[in-house]
Amino acid sequence: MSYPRIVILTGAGISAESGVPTFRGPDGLWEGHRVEDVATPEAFRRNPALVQAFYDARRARLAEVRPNAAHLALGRLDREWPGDLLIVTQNVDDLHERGGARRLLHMHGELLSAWCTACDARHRWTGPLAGFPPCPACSARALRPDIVWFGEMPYGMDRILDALAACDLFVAIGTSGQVYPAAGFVETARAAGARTLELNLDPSAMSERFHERRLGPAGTLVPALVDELLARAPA
Ligand code: BJW
Repeated sequence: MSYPRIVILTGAGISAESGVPTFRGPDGLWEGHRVEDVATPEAFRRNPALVQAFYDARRARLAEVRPNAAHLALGRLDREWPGDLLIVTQNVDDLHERGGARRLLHMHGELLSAWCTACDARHRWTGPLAGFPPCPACSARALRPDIVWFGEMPYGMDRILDALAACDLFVAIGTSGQVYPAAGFVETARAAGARTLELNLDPSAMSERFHERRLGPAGTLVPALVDELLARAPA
């Protein structure tokens, strides 16, 4: 069967084989940090220096990691897939872009972007924010990581919901299904009549909601899936 319109949701698991820590689990990023100490607007108001330092360290680490076989396979799918495709990532790293993906939406923001809360401008940002540098547009010292924290609205929801409502195939890769609204996308896609497929190292909190589950590392499963899809691509 061919699926002309595809939506792919990715989570931290797709970047794990590149050496980017996932969030949850024993070696997760938040081991040693309580999520409410770093990933909420209240935490930023309470202790901006701590939050800036946490994100500065992760931004600096991006220079040391490379896209893995799963990112590269999705980049190939993006180049070669003749139908509709939207890759929605919850990840804030830039490994999908470096893997060649272009039909991509960062629903939880990006480490390489800074957002000025004074003038609302966004700037590509590769250095630290801990020293509270001035905004290049308005000079206010009001830059924060351009990241969607708990309680904030994820980016691109209209575009995502439109794509889910129209898709024939929904694939979730390397996400634990513990954070909404992303965890609910499988239901939206199923309601639209799409086939749903989960790829994960281990069963996730939402595994039972998919038509099909494949267990294993993303670096192996995603290239195999892309081969399968491209072999049956619509004319
Ligand atoms: C591998 C692998 C390998 C490992 N190969 N797989 C009560 C009920 C329901 C909802 C709520 C509630 N109370 C509050 C809410 C809403 C809240 C929420 O969901 N809270 C939950 C904790 C319950 N959500 C929000 O606040 C969101 N906003 C919102 O809802 O706005 C209102 C709204 C209304 C209507 C419509 C739309 C919106 C905002 C959520 C923002 C999330 N932000 C974070 C932090 C970003 C900053 C940062 O990066 O520091 O985003 S949270 C964190 O979790 C991060 C991730 O993107 C997100 C998801 O994590 P992910 O990717 O799933 O990672 P892990 O670590 O959990 O899982 C990794 C998976 O990979 C595992 O399954 C492994 O098995 C697998 N794996 N190696 C394949 N090699």
